Amino acid sequence: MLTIYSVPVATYCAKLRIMMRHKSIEWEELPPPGGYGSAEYKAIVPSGNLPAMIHDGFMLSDSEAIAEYLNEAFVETPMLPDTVQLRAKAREKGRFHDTRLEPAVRALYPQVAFETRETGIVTAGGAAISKHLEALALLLSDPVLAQDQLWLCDCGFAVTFAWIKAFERSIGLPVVWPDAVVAYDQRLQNFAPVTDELTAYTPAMDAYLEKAKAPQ
Ligand SMILES: N[C@@H](CCC(=O)N[C@@H](CS)C(=O)NCC(=O)O)C(=O)O
Repeated sequence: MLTIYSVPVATYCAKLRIMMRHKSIEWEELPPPGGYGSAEYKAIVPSGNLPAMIHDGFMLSDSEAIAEYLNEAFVETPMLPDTVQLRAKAREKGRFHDTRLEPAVRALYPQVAFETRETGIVTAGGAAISKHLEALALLLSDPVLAQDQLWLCDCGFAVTFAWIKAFERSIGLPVVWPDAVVAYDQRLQNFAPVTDELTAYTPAMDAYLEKAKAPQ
């Protein structure tokens, strides 16, 4: 039995669901007992964050650690390349998402609420995200990973691109999308696990973004 602790809007849980869909892994999803960060949840998952997994009694947190574990535990449809150097390149790309691009997007969550939004912070956030997208375009210009496959490192980008686009629409985030990144986003949309997850995830994003609207 594979249990994933998650809440509907959690970005890294959506990232993990893309890989589980791609590998046809079955899972059950539960909210963290007591809420994430609670003492009750920390008794199970010491870091207190999401996602976390329990697989046949084995607990693990951090989406990337979980994804790599599941990739080895469920061998069908491998999502890491088969040489040591290509695996390292895939991890480099995944870390770029988890430690650079996504945190710059996450920094804007406090700017979603219409009443307390500060235009200057949104503008600066857009510049920071654009800078990371420019770096990603450079990373993509050396396509060492086969482009007809979905890799572990792709899953987070699909979700984060959806958030950036949602912020452009809902809070007027100014972002410059390099052509190579637009093409990468479009390529990811060719994978059904990506589009299926984004379709399932959109209502949670929309619910979160309700507070971005100006009062009527
Ligand atoms: N690098 C971590 C980031 C996870 C993360 O930021 N999770 C959010 C929800 S999407 C969370 O748990 N936030 C609350 C907290 O960190 O206490 C991962 O990949 O799992």
